[in-house]
Amino acid sequence: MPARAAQAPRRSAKGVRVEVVGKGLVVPWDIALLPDGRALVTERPGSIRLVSSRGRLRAQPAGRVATSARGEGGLLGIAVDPAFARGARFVYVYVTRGAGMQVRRLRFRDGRLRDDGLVLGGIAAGTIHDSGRLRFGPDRRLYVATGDAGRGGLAQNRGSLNGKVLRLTRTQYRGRTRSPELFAIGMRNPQGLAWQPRTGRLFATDHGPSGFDGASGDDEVNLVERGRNYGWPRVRGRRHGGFAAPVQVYPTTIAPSGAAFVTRPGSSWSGSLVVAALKGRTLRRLRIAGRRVVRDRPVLRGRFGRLRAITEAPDGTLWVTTSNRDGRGAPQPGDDRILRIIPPRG
Ligand SMILES: [Ca+2]
Repeated sequence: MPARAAQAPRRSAKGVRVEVVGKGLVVPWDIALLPDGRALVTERPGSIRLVSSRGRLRAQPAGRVATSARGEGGLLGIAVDPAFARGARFVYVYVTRGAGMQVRRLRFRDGRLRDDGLVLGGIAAGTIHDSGRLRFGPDRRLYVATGDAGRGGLAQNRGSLNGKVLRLTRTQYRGRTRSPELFAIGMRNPQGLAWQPRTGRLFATDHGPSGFDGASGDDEVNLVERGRNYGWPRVRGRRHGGFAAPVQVYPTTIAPSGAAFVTRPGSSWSGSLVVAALKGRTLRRLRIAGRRVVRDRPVLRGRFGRLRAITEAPDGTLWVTTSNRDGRGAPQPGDDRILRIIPPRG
């Protein structure tokens, strides 16, 4: 039995509770929960760490993925095959290899991960804007958020896989492909993908360009619909004439990364979209009504530094990673951390 899923977390009526699941990690970039309650966490230099279903971080990595990381690249997104519990013991990662970004498939056996081959290459890597979130949608297809690699024009070029949300069929991700669907184009550095419960709508975060002062910017949250163009680098922020406009813009740079919906009932956060912010050093909790963001509040502001990944566990807790050792933060003793966040009682 999944230990965590079997027993509901003890919620507080007063506010959010935070537990530290793991310490001393190096730029943990993404988290994927296995059906039995264990978690896999990528570290950007190339390790994959395993957290037991009792919440213990194993000292030895479950696997390593060779990477030629430069700048913001390295081992980034991770996602578990939707048929994992039925025997398809595959895990997918997004990684810098050579001059490009790749989606690779790994095989999980006896607590160890081993490379099972290339799924998708042909994506340019840069020292910036490598994006890299991988998520399976409710349609059981694999979505890959790719960055513009610092070359904005690629995002509008339909001959390039950069600056896009790509979608792969099962045949493609279980095998190998050169021609994923360009689900949406015109992205800059999207690092968060989340589907709203019931509606199945996909929301994605995107890093906007900073202003000349480095503080003002045009970070976006987008409602991502098939076939639409989100405008980068032709337009930015609220000025989106002719392109799909964001549902939320942050005029002060927060550098939004991971995103997850709170799908489980029983919390005052249920139904919210929660975004992890790097520069903003906070979570943002967004209430969405129809196609509009009707409320947007900071949570845990400044308490744990830069926040990168967020994933909802089967028990309704939110797992979040810090990113204070990525060269842009101020690491504290114990950084980087994996946090388990228990939303307040609803
Ligand atoms: Ca845009």
